[in-house]
Amino acid sequence: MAAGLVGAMTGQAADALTAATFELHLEEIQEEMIDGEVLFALAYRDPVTRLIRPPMQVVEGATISLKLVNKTRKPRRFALTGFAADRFPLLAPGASQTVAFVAPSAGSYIYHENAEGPVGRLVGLHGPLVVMPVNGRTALGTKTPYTDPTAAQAALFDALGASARFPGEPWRHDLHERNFVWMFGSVDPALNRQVELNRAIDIAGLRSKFMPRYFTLNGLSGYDASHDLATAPHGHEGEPVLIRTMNAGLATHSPHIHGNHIFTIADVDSGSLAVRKSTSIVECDSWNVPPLWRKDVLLPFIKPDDIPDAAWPPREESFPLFYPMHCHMEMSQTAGGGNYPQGLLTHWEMVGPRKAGK
Ligand SMILES: [Cu+2]
Repeated sequence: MAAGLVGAMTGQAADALTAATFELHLEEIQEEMIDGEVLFALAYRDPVTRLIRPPMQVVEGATISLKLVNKTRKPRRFALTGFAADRFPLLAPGASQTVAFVAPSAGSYIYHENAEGPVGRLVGLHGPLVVMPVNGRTALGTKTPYTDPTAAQAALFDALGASARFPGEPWRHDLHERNFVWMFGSVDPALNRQVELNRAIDIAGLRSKFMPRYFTLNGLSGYDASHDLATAPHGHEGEPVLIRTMNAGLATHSPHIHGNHIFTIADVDSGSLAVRKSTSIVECDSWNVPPLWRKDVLLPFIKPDDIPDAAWPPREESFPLFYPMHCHMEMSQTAGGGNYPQGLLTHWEMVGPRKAGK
């Protein structure tokens, strides 16, 4: 089970799976914000690793058996983007139940909680679900993260490591360091406090009253996110990285990246929130991610465009090269009402030139 939850970002192992078993506990926790404030919060927790909001990785079409244990004081309902809101049963306080579902099409999903609309999700009951394809190969045999990749996706993945534009290696599904999840969150301590006090919440008025003071990336903010090895990609030139950006919060975000442009390879249908493979891939330096959206982007790890060819590899300013990613929704860059830049941001790092022979 633990192997299935965390550290299972290796598609080779996942390729063989037709069934997977998971266990998540819904817990009331204390969580420290970037400015030292400690808030009451909720979280899904892996009971073995003790990690909160753990990533789950499964293979498309596999039968997933998920044991849920509700350790909170309210009825809760597990939810999954792209599934009907009442697909899973309401779980009474103290109850546990195993639910089963078939892993949807390959792509990025958010698991969350919806017994009181978005309240549980905003207070911390959420996490990423990554669905890998059974095969995912292009006509040329290149591995991609999607079943029956579109012509545009195939063109990009076939070009990685096999063209002047993208020298180096193809995308590697089987290496942790080439696959990242960036889960965005927004925290309003007033809402957390209401849940802590078990007060009735005006769900209809929530959107207009929600005033986030903290913005998180994988549960971290500011320098914590910038220096988290599970969040900030590191690699050599020519080692492309897939980043699954997802938004569990209530604010629309606009991540913006320095150094390289990214390529949007999949997002979601704006109505059903089902995964949508890109049929026209756009190169961009910022991309919008509304609440519950997922956008998979490829960071190519190529020579930054603003460095002349003749100055590459760099000599005067040597490796490693650090570049930031920060959200362009400016409010999200602060914490605690003004502590800048301790909001939704991180870094990526090119540690060296192309490895010999790549
Ligand atoms: Cu910038």
